[in-house]
Amino acid sequence: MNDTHAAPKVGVVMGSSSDWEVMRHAVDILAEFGVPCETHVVSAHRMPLDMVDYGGQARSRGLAAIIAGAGGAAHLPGMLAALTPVPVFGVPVPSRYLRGEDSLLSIVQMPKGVPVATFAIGEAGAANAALHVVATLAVSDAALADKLDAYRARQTAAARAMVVPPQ
Ligand code: RP5
Repeated sequence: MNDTHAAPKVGVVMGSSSDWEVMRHAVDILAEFGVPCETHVVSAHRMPLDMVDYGGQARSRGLAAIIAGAGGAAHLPGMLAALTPVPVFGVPVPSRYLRGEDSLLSIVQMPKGVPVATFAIGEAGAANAALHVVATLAVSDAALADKLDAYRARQTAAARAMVVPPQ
């Protein structure tokens, strides 16, 4: 278990430690915005009872969002969404043989009534899941909203400063 010092507001969970290189991009964004989070490996297939406990306790533990990443037969985000009313943000991790298209389809094709907000495959998806959590929290947190505005402004300035390499 890895926790930031303040009580975690966001759970960042993944099916394997091999998912960390992707999922750390979500943690980096949350750290940049000062949103306290915890990180855990919670495998839907290898430790299903732990997954049930994690999902079952998420709300009473005060989590406002769960970012769940998994690859291949990526059941973790959907199962967590089935276990808790806390919103789940799913990140498809690139898989060895199908490049994460399997992960994406596993996560995005939820049955009506049990939503998972599903993001892009890989690092961009992990970062964007965290940014979407930040945007959601910012609706009722003016200081966080200001930070998000500043982040967007820096991004815009960086894009405007881009030049096409010489041909
Ligand atoms: C999934 O299986 C994990 O999310 C990971 O993406 C994939 C492979 O896991 P390892 O065999 O690398 O532990 O459950």
